[in-house]
Amino acid sequence: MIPVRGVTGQRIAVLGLGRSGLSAARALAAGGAEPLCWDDGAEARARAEAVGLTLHDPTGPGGWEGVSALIVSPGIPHLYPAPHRVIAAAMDAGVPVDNDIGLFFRSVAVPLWDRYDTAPRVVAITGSNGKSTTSALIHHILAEAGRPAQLAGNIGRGVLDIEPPGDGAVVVLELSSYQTDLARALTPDVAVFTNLSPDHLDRHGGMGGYFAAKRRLFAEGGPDRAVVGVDEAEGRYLANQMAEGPGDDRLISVSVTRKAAGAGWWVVARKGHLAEWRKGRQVASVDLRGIVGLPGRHNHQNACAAWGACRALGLSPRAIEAGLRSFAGLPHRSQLVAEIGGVAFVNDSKATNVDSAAQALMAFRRIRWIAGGLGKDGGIAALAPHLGEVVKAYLIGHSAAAFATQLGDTPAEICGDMATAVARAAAEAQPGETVLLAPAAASFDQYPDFEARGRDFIDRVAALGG
Ligand code: UMA
Ligand code: ADP
Repeated sequence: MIPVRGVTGQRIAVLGLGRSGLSAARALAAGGAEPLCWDDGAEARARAEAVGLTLHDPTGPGGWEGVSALIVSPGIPHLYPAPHRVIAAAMDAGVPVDNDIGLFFRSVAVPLWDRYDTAPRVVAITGSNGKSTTSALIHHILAEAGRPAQLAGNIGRGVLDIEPPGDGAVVVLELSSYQTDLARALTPDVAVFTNLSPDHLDRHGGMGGYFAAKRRLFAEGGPDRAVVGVDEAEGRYLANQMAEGPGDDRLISVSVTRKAAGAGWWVVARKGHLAEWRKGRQVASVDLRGIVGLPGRHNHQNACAAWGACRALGLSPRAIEAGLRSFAGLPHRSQLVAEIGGVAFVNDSKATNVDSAAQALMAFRRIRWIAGGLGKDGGIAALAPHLGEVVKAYLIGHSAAAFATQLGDTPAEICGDMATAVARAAAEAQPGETVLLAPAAASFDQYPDFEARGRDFIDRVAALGG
């Protein structure tokens, strides 16, 4: 755990008692503060009380007295669609609002680091898609290269839960827009931006607010090195802001659609080959096509971003290539779960938005596509150009009927639930085809989260036998 610095004797309110809030409360207590905890859920409050935390609703009479800050969990709206009542009250009372990410950045560096040969480094990864894969890949490459490394953040582990990093260690943090938007300190040594496409727009007042939240990771005085995906206009704008001129090696540009240009530092992947370019010369290249854990162009983008981050940390091309080759991939992202009678079954339950589903639809051929759930703004209209390989769609969940109307000439069947969809797709699939779960929708209508949805798919496939 990272004890929070500079809070001794302070009363600090903590809102939300899930992974992020509980870890913040523990780290605040370890730093000598008195955490005052609140959650709208009675069960979460009971769990916190059971582990000895003090419950306190700061909106009660005199509730903000002596409270020096409010620490908020990422899933709780702080501005859009409307600030949570406790956050609104903190703002009215003039109490600073922060989150565990802000506490982490102000607490991670300690005087002991002066005695280390190599100061620890923090790499932070943000973007719309590919954050978890890129973060896990960077962590894997570092670990395989023998560099001490820890992984935390939006990937499922509270950032304050890591151990204080030792000599030469690297902390790899996956950060969502919810997290970067609110943090009052955000100072990674290396910052990575994977890509940008619409997601979570309700929480950011639209696309501009969403990009602004992610950009905060690169704010002035920010990272020593920025690894930026430049395949969208927003990435190109960010890259332009980070570099003083064409040959500035503070910026590493990443692309899967463009060639390296000019004197800058680039990592690009085209037709399955990754290449690193510096000062107009190619300095390394790798054939990515046979790497089972990184299928498809979207994963080649992640490989380029991880390559750039690891180069910024001083790893050799050889060490990085070895790490890429041994990466197994993450569950629920382009995960091959079975091959039965010549039919591949792929679980991409994490394809919760249109862009990630588009990547999956481009990565496979002759697809029996299981989609649906809680659709996002615009449904799947934007997927029209990517339906060429879809033999038939099997639709589930709340948005099944709405998705069916947006599929045009693509054959579709409303299946309702996963069991029916897997059974129908498996019965109709021919050898050489892929049954792909890539829902293009959130899971919350039928499951607690995308992991539960992915596990249900895996269980239904396992039940087919083979
Ligand atoms: N709560 C309230 N009031 C509300 C809403 C929630 O009290 O109005 C309480 C809930 O009762 C619950 C707690 O807040 O007890 C949950 O907080 P949370 O939703 O922030 O979830 P955590 O368990 O703290 O997990 C968070 C991240 N969750 C979200 O951003 C929604 C996790 O990312 C992250 O791994 C974890 O912190 C550790 O850093 C998950 C996620 O879904 C994987 N992220 C989104 C995504 O990837 O799309 C952004
Ligand atoms: P995040 O943490 O940003 O949600 P993940 O690595 O968990 O990213 O992947 C989320 C979804 O997006 C999965 O469906 C995955 O197959 C897909 N995906 C992974 N990398 C990319 C990428 N670079 N571009 C677009 N989609 C991607």
